[in-house]
Amino acid sequence: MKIDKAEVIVTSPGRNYVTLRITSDTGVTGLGDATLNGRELSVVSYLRDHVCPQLIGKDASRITDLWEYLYKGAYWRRGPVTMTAIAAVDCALWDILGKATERPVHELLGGAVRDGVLVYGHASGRTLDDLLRDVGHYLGAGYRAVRVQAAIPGLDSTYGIHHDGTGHTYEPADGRYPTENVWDTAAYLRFAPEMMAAVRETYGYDFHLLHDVHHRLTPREAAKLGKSLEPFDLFWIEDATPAEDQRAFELVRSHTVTPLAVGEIFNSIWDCHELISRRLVDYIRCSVSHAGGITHLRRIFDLAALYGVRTGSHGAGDLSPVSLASALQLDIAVPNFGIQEYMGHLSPAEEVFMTHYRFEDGYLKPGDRPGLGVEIDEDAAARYPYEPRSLPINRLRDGTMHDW
Ligand code: CS2
Ligand code: MG
Repeated sequence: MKIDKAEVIVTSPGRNYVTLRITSDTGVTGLGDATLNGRELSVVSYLRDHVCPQLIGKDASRITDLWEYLYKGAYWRRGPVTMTAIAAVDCALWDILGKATERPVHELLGGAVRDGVLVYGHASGRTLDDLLRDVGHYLGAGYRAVRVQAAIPGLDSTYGIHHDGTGHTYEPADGRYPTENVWDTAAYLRFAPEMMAAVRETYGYDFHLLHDVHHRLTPREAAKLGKSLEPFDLFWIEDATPAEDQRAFELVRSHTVTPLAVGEIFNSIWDCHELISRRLVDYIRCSVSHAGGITHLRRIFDLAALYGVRTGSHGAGDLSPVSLASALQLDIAVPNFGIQEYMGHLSPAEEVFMTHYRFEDGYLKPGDRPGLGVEIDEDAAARYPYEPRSLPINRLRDGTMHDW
């Protein structure tokens, strides 16, 4: 089964998504998500100009060899653009193999080891009352795990707060410059325990509570946050410090037992092998579409399993339904699974991507369709052309650029 075609589809149904579609000479198609939020077109070029031409004529079922061919063959290893492109090829090839053998991908990975994938939803609010209402909405809908974020009193805007009640925090397509937010660490550190106390006082402890710090603290500040949140029994705090400094976690770890999660900006096992093998984190959160696809993410998860670190894949709405479908195939098949982020997708993404996973009682079920279980409607995709958007930036009150 040889690769006959490799095409890149760019579309913006609610937000921008880049999809790679590979077709075999036997007429089987496979999809891979190649979306890199805010830098989408760089991956489009990497694929169209460099990768797609090299795929033609290759054996579609030699997935690991093609992964190595693209990773080692480029000479320039790793990095988000390269690894997102490789991930898209990898997922598309798993999709083809699944369809060609009439098996869902998780069966090719060894089969399901659980009945459903525990997911967490995103609650947020401009005020504590709004946040509490939103948490109630998720618990009412059957979620067993909820991430909470609220606007920090005294700041004009805080990242991660819904704009419109959809659960999504995307940037409006209003020009080439990113939105600028102002950040104040002291105000945040005072507010975070108050927010968690309000959530636990209102809804109790019988659900998992998560929180994302978006890389904004120093190790000492992160340690202080972790300690101050211990009474509220969090499932994790995510991205407490800038993620590239793996040693930073030593200090955080030695001062708090609040579980730590990191990984959404990592793109290879080399970004996290120290964190994992030294047990400095509890959850590794790389995404299937930014960390080299199912083949590479499985290596990361296997390494994590050796050290008792569990998985918590990134699943924000800026990763397409193809990414979520791919993540679920892996989540259901790895023994050390922890949790999966689930934001869902903005309307009209459902016109473009036909998915078969379903939410039931706090869990996502990947379904048993052959392959990844997701298809794309190219005509629908063409109705939603690409719109340039940027992620926001963060400055301190005096104008200094701050960590994201
Ligand atoms: C966030 C993301 O979901 C998360 O955990 O950190 O929304 C992140 O900001 C985006 O995926 C960036 O593209
Ligand atoms: Mg995050």
